[in-house]
Amino acid sequence: MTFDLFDSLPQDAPHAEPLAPGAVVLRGFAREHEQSLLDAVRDIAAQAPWRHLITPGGQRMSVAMTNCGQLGWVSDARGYRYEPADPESGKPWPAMPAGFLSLARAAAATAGFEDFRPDACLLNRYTPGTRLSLHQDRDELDLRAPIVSVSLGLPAVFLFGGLSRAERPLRVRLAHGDVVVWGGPARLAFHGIAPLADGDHALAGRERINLTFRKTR
Ligand code: MD3
Ligand code: FE
Repeated sequence: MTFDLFDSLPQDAPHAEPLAPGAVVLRGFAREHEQSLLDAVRDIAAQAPWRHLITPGGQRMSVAMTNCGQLGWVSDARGYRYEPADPESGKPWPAMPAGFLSLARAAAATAGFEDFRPDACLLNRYTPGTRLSLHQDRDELDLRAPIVSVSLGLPAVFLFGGLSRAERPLRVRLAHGDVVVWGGPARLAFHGIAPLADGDHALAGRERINLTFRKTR
């Protein structure tokens, strides 16, 4: 199904939507930078190719990942951790583009987190059917810093749970250009992405790209 009724409607002006204590959706915040962001993603993936990591339990992740910045998130039989070099090449991860950093800092400041200094950016790539099961992000040392996420390409249903896996998650649509800042009490919430619906995005094709900016140390 490639026809989206909403594609033909005028887009809303960027605006903030509170989601939960500590979590705010900045609708359309990244839209004006869409092309330069996607160009930079392509550039990063040319240096550190997309790969499907293996969980410590031996499962291949359906999301393809890569990283930029001083540190990158990796998973293998030894566990989850941040590494300064790409294990596939032994080379440092590509530098964080200046435009990535300024966008992440501006989004964090808009949500009340002044002087956010991310040292890692994890890039996730979804194709139709790809999902990310409920998890917490707790491999970062400084949990006072927020995580900033940027959605590009096909829309997704984000699952936003509570502090226990048992709580039934809220379903929130995240679309191209949406930025979310997760801090404070939301920082350790369980979250995931429902299986991506098929579609065709004007700039990204049959993909969704998510960037997450993190302060890991
Ligand atoms: C809420 N990525 O990379 S971004 C991840 O769309 C991850 O690719 C999803 O979960 C994606 O770890 C969701 C939104 C997100 C990111 C981190 C969070 C929400 C979060 C950390 C804490 C709470
Ligand atoms: Fe996460």
